[in-house]
Amino acid sequence: MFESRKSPKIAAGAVLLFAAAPASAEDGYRLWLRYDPVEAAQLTGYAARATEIVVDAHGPTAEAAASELKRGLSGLLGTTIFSRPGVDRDGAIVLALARTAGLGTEGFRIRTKHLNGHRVTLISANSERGLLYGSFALLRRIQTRRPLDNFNLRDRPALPIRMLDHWDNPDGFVERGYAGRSLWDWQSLPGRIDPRYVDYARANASIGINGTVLNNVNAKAEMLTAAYLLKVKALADVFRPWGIRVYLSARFSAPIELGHLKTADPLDPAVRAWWRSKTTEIYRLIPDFGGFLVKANSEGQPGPQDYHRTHADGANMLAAALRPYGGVALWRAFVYSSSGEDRAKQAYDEFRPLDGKFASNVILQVKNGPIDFQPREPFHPLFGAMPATRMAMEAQITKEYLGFNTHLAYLGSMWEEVLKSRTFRPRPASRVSDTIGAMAGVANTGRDRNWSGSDFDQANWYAFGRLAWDPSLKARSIAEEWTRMTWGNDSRIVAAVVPIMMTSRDDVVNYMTPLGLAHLMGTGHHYGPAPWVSDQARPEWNPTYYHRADATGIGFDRTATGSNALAQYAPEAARRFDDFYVSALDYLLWFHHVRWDQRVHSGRTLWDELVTRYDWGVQGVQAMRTDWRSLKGLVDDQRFAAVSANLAAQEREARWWRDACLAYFQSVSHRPLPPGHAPPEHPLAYYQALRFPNAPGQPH
Ligand code: BDP
Repeated sequence: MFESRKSPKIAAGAVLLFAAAPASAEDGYRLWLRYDPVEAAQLTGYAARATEIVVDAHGPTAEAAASELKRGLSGLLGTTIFSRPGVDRDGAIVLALARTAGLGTEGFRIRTKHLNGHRVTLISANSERGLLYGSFALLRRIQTRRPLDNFNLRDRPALPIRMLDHWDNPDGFVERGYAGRSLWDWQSLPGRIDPRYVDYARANASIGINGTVLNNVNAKAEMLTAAYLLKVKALADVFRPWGIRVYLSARFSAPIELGHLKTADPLDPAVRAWWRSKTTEIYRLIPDFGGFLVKANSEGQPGPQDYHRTHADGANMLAAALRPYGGVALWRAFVYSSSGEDRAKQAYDEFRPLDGKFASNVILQVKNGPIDFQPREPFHPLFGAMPATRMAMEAQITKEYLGFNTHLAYLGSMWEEVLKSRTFRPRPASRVSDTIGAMAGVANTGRDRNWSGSDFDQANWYAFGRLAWDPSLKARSIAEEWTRMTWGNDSRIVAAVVPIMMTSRDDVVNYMTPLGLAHLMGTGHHYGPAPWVSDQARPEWNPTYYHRADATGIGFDRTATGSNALAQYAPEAARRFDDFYVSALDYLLWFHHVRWDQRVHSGRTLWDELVTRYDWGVQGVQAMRTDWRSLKGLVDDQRFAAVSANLAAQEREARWWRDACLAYFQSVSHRPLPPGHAPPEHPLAYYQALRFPNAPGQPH
């Protein structure tokens, strides 16, 4: 477990041991922090000769930084690393607090420098946290074989809040979790501290995550009881040295459930007093508690509207309780009702009028797109539309709608696409990344040995953290970094793995929901295709609501002739989406209802284009399998086999998606498949009869 080898001698022995070790040796537990020895020929630069670290800072976070450097360097360089009070030889790694303009409280600088007549690598920062992030950055540099001589690196996070949201329940179940039960063993906390909590914190710190919401947004009030707060405190104490603050999802009606009040009305003095005293109780235990996350009046959760109050009234009440302690209230904008209004419009309609009404320590947490974490959505129209409100972008790392933990889908490309989308407001040059101050990722972690349910799902955790640190990073360079750290630096590995990752998300879009389609997944569990479902009580619970396929065409008209959701975007952005020939047709059916026989950009009819895209999706997975096979012998057998098995399942499921969707759409369009495209393997009724009552992650 993250152990590094102490000396070259031991390293050689360890390799032998690993070779004969039981099957758990390459189980993915070490994530991207493997710290395996660097090939001698690739060691250049003074830092590569490091045998000592000198820490000119005191405190638990500086200690964490030093311990990670020791662990990492001794593994990578195969030497024993000593801590020393002063520099006495070349190659030392020096951690020093030094007031430096422009680095803020989390930034760092790393450079090679002469100190006491010796050539050293100096990591400097204004804070211990900066030293921690700088230490991980240096290790990453070695792990990815970047030059270590004469470099001068300055970096600081673009967003102050970079957090994971766990949808974990007190009973250990993880909603939409595909990596086993919750990491938090509430039963044994606070008494027993699983060493895994530290490894979780290290992994997060290595990518700059600085906050974690421990429990599900569909929150149970019991998380706020004194007994649970002691457990939360125990975790907060473990995470603190690693720069991570703990937050809790708060159930809005907790004053009734726990405080036995008659109401949870946010303007009621007794309710306000209850939240104040609960907040004080929390800060007494956890002085750096981050704040509350709230899902209110959404999917059956209680909220201020139960008392005819607004979301701002609710959020501001919690913000007032948190303000004396520096905490924030993260208020989710994920709301929709059965009102009959286009679901894609509802959050904007609800929240936009509240701009300017939220307290300054409220952050509105908005999903990346206007519906719900679909394989592809246009950006949420609230980004840039509420200039007087602090905003967070919420992304889903766990792949509820992108194939659970079996399908290989690298989400870095999806988030890059959203973050760089031009909102054209509040300024003409604005992009989504300019309109947010925080990013929250719904975690994909669980108690599986590999943490995320599959080896490649680790990349999504990694990419989320890196993008939250710097939203201008390119998904491709993140994929390369991760590949080098996770699979190896061999150029053949990098050349095969990175392209697999970069095309993977588009493959999923193509075999699930091409051309701007959305929410065709099986209702409830969201496993597999079910575009035919139309019998759910609320209109927007039915896939047919989203695709609107009929004998003449398919797609949701969100232009002025339809729901006019387009009008929620700045005119320049709306014009782009409105353009029938939207680039690469990515959003076509999101915004338009299009005739089956209409010719689209490619020159094909829409029907032929749809069939073609479904086939591309399946072919893409086949290509991934072929490329992956080329890595046999280049990556370890254990992980090679695990990925191979997943890819085989993905190919089967991609075909299933393609066949089921085409069988259904054909039953509506009554059109023949274009030449060269195989008919679905089974009749439509076969797919419609499939049932998955035990699909994982379903709320219960
Ligand atoms: C949906 C999930 C549901 C979550 C909800 C949310 O299916 O389990 O509770 O999002 O974000 O996508 O609140």
